[in-house]
Amino acid sequence: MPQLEHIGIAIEEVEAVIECFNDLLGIRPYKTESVAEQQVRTHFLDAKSGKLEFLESLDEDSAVQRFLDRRGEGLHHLAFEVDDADATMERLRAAEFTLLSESPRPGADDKRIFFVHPKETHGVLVEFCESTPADWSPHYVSRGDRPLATYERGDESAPPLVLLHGTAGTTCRDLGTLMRHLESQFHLVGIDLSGHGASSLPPGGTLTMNHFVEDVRTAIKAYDLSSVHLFGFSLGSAVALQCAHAAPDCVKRLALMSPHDLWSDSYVSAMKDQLDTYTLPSGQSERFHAHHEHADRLLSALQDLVDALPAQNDHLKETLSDITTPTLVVGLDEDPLIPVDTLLRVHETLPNARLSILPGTQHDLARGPISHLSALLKEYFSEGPA
Ligand code: CMX
Repeated sequence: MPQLEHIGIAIEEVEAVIECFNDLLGIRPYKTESVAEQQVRTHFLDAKSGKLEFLESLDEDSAVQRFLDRRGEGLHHLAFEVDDADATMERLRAAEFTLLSESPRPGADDKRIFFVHPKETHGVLVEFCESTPADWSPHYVSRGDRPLATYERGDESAPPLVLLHGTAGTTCRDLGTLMRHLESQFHLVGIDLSGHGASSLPPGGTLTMNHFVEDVRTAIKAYDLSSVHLFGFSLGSAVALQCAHAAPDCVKRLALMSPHDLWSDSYVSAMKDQLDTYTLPSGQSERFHAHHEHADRLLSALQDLVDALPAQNDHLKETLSDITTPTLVVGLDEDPLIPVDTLLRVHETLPNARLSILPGTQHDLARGPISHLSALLKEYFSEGPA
């Protein structure tokens, strides 16, 4: 069933409206974005149970300006999120609703949108929207002799949260949806770890955990952040742990999703099998190559990295038992790579940890229970010091 995604409100006196809603609700826009196609500037507020979208007209001929001229400021539309905007259009067209475009159009917030004419919906303009995959341009920061791709979302004055993907992942593919859910409350920085996505490999083409830890340090410095929350998925969680271990004062809170307490032989062999699938001609291999600028060199570097992981088991164990940073351990009840036993052990070993197990069957953050996870992270990272 479509979910209410936001409520659109047409506004004229931008500053006055923002102040008024701040007085009413104690919230300000977390994002402002112009949508050329709609001739509007949008200001998004997170009202927890739903978003508000203030619509400011950018052209005297725009639909929003006509609305303002006719009715003045006020409620403009209700927007419902659907998984498939094309299929929804088909369904509504078959039901003989008048749709205001032939196909979904680009809207604010990386969405494809279309409208139903208000004459047919009892005077309420209804929008349907579908989120598109994150296709963000990286912001490169200098990592010594090479560029590191980072992705920044959310308001700079919000609490900083750095996010790390897993082995062979990228920020856009793996963390894009989660970042969209979190951007209203945090200043987010996603990092394509060395060799992954749009980030270059180190000279020599080998990858170690230390490279990734240095990536995080580089990004924190480049964004001038003194102390951050850190979220890491799978391999990214091990990187996050090492960062907190090396510089505890720089990390306020940690969230480790699908973490490891032991790089077992069976884990290494499962990872290597997975990496092998990217070398064979298949849709999976094509997608891997589309996601990573240096796909072939990354694959061979990851094969070596994964082989070297078991030699770091003692270090991993020591790190886990040393960390006093408040840490949330999150896992899935049916993750084929990280069983619940592992989560329990990680939780027990960490001196200052909480545990949450969510329903899920795949070791793939992009296909995980993102709404549950984002609600959990919002709450955990907003708690005071533990
Ligand atoms: N809610 C309810 N009724 C509305 C309306 C709204 N937001 N906007 C217009 N109407 C009413 C008009 O008042 C008019 O009613 P009456 O005939 O009873 O006076 C009727 O709809 C049709 O108006 P119109 O003169 O035929 O057409 P308009 O030029 O006013 O355009 C509409 C109406 C809905 C087609 C136009 O506003 C539109 O295309 N809207 C969709 C685009 C849009 O709103 N974009 C901004 C959103 C950006 C985003 O969320 O990303």
